[in-house]
Order: sequence, then C-alpha cells, then structure tokens
Amino acid sequence: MFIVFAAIAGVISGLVFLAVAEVLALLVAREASPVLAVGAFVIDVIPQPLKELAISTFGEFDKIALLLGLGLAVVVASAIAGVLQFLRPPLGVVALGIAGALSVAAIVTRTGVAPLAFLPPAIGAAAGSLVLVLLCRRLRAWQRSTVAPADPDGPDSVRAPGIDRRRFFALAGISGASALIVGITARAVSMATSSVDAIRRGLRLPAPRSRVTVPDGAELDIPGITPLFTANEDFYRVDTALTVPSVDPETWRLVIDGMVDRRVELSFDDLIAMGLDEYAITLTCVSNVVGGELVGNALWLGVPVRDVLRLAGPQADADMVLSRSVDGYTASTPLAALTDDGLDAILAVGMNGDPLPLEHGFPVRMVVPGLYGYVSATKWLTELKVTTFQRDEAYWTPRGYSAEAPIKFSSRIDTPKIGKSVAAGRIPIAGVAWAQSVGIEAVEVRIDDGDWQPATLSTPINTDTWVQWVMEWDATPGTHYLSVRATNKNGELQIEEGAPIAPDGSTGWQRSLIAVS
Ligand SMILES: Nc1nc2c(c(=O)[nH]1)N[C@H]1C(S)=C(S)[C@@H](COP(=O)(O)O)O[C@H]1N2
Ligand SMILES: [Mo]
Repeated sequence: MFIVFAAIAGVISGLVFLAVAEVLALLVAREASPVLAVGAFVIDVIPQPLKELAISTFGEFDKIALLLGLGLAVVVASAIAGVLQFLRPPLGVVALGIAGALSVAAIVTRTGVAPLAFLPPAIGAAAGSLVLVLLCRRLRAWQRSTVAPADPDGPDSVRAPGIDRRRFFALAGISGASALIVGITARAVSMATSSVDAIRRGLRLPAPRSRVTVPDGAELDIPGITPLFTANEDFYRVDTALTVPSVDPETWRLVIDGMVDRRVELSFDDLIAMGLDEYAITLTCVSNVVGGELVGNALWLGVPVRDVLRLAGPQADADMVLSRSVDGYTASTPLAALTDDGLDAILAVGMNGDPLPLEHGFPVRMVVPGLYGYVSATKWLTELKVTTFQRDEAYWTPRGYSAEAPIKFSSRIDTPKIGKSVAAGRIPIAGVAWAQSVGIEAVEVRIDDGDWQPATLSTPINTDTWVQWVMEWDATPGTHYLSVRATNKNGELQIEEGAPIAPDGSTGWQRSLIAVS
C-alpha cells in the first residue's frame, strides 16, 4: 500500500516541477516551458510514418493528442520516480534531475532562446526533488509508526500512527493542489497574454496599390459547395509548431543572404514600403489526399519575392532558396520559381483583408503558386538563403518528402456529401478543382459506370486559384458512385492512378458512394 502512496508522491513532485517551471517560464522566457520544449523536440524526432499516423488519426487535433500523450508519460515516469525514491533513495531525485537535464537540453538546443531559458526547468526540477524528499520522509515515518514498537514503553509509542499519516496527506494535498492551480494558471496566463496578438489586432496595413478583380460568375450559388474564398478561421492549418510563434513586427527582420552579391536585411516597414499588391492564390498541402480538405483559397496582400531577392542580387550558380522560419522550420524552393516574372511568388503580410493570422505566419510568410506548402509557404519567415539543392536541405527532405514538389492538379466533390442521404430528384453535384499556375480547362463527372459528362465551371479569377464546378443530376433511388476528374489548360488529364501523399503528393480520381432515397 505504501508503494501506491510513493507513486502518488512521485506524481505530485512531477506536478510541482512543471508548475514551478511554468511560472518561471512566464517570468524569464516563454519558450522555456519544459512541456512545450519537450513536445517540440518529440515532433522533430518522431519517425515520419508515426507522424502520418498521428495526423490521420487525430487530424488537426494531433498536437492535443501529443500533449495528452506527453502528460501520460509524465504521470507514469514521475510515479516510478516516487517509488524509486521511497525504496532506494536518492534514485527518485536522480530521476527528476535527469528529467530536468533533458528539458534543459530540449530548450537550449532550439534556436533563438533567451539566455536564462535554462532556469525554469532547472529550478523546477530542484523544487520537485525537494517535495519528493519531504513526502517520502513523511511516508516512511507513517510506515514506521504502523509497525508495532518492540518496546511498548519506548519513545515511539507516545506517537499515534494517525499523526504521521495526516502529516503525509497534508503535505501531499497542499503541494499537489497548489501545483495544479499555479501550473494551470501560469499556462493560461501565458497563452492569454501573448502580446503579439494585441499588436496584430492594432496593426493597420496600407491599402493595396492594386486589387484582384473577381469576375462575374466567379462564385456559384450552390448549397454545400466550398466558398470561392476560404475564411481565415476555416483555412486549414499545417505546421510543426506546437505553440504558435510570437513574432513582433517591430523587431522582425528578414535577412537575404547566402549566394548573393550583398546581404540585405529588411524591417517590416521596409518590406511594406516596397508597395503591397493583392493576389488570389490557392494553397495546397502535400498531405492532402484525393477529396481531402487541406486546400484553401485566399486573397493575399504582399510583395513579390523577386523584388526582394533583386535587392540582394542572387548569384548565377544558385538554384534554390532555403526559406527559414523563426522556429527553425525550412523549405526549399527553386530559385527560378521565385524570380520568374510570370509567376506571383510573394511575401504575404495580409490574408483576406486582415494582417496574417498568428497561426498562418504573422507577420510575414511566403506564398508561391503551384508549389505545395511544405516547399514554399514558410510561415513566420525570417531568412531567405540563396543556395543550391546540392548544398542545403529543407526540414522535410530527410523525412521522406521530395526536395521539389509542384502541386499535382486535382478536383474534389463537395456536394452531395459522402454518407449523407439525399432525396431523389434533380440535384447539383458540385465542387472545386485546382491547377495552380496552369489553370483548369475542364471538369467531368461520372455517375456509376456511365459516360464522363462535362461540368459547368465558374469563371476563374486567374490560373492560380481554384474554380468551382457543377453538374445537374436526376438522382434516382439507390446507391451511386460519383466520380470527378479535371483537365488542365495544358490539356493534361488528372492522373487516374492512385498515389500516396509521400514523397510528393497524392494522385487519383475521387469516387464517392452516396445514398439516394
Ligand atoms: N514555419 C513553418 N511554415 C510552414 C510549415 C511549418 O511547419 N512551419 N508548414 C508548411 C506546410 S506543410 C503547409 S501546407 C503550409 C500551410 O499553411 P497554412 O497553415 O497557413 O494553411 O505552411 C507551410 N509553412
Ligand atoms: Mo503541407
């Protein structure tokens, strides 16, 4: 039975460790929270198949799942530390010390951490150890007092066992409860007072010099179809960041270096002084499966990357730009895709009329039409290193994804929804199709094993955005397979053969089963 209490003592000291570290992190360096630092480390070292499994199982909740998993690991490990300290002191304290050292390592090995960032986990581990030592001492006293003293008149007999038990529970209760309250409050305060959020809300971007003209007929009026522009709240989010990086535009700098004639450093004001224009570009994730949701269309406000690169003067033998985020994430984009006059690769500061949302890369991100996000759309951008594919490698390259990845054009059925029963009669089959930088020429729909029939397309805004499509159908009762395929403006038909998302994007025709009653 005392073993169970030793395990509980261990868990309580683990909580004290984390709570003290959270409070200190709030004071000295926000990124020095052991939970977040270890979580970020785990994200980077997790093998790729496991990461894909996590994303496919938990979807956008993958980070919450990771935090819950880490929480469970902390509980188990600290329970073991408690038992060790009770049976074989000071092994439990040694275990907490190791946990502290690992958190310090996870924190200080990240780029751009404050000099005092080692303090929260170090002092947290010390506080946790102290509580563990005290709890185990009281637990042993309680254990001793339950063993009947050999000499009934000896000094021990004057003390009833109840006192030591109560002393243990008092300390356990007080330290456990205060650790929970203090730890959760500190984390909540840290999240709520991210001052960059307030700065973003107060930021007024200059009006664009030019606006996108949205032609008549660009948006079809069909219930259930994806809107032409994806609202910022609904825009898919994919990144390796466990917490959204906080970047103050006042201190933000973009460095353009590497194989350039001169190193250039731009402030946020320098960048927007270059003049902002509006661009409509559809972004797609390489992890989007056929029929998937990891694609969105927005109006971006930004500056062409080519104008910014020109300031630095890329050298002739360079063929790649390695863009880097403040959190260390990198993407490799062909230099030609960024300097091509006919392609609107931009550094974006605005999204659908607002400054970039924090999750979408505030204050500055890249957006390149026609390339998957992981090789082009670096959020929280801080550096453009002009280099070669030979010399440098981006985040995903050693993790099973291609160094270069043009978007494979695709089409999706939005309505009728799979699995939702529809009433027989005339209904629209509708969805979206995208072929960024080339454009969609045609979309065809097939009912069961019938002929491919042409769908009607919305008027495209440009070749970089998706189009909507619709086909009226006289739905007859029963189950039916609906299929869709697109042809791009180069006359190429969407690839029929299925391919997985790795290493460079999925292919295949969507075929979904619906029930008509
Ligand atoms: N800093 C950073 N930028 C990043 C990523 C990332 O993990 N970190 N992921 C990329 C990927 S894989 C995609 S698909 C797009 C997604 O952008 P969104 O989250 O704004 O939709 O961002 C890209 N930019
Ligand atoms: Mo992605």
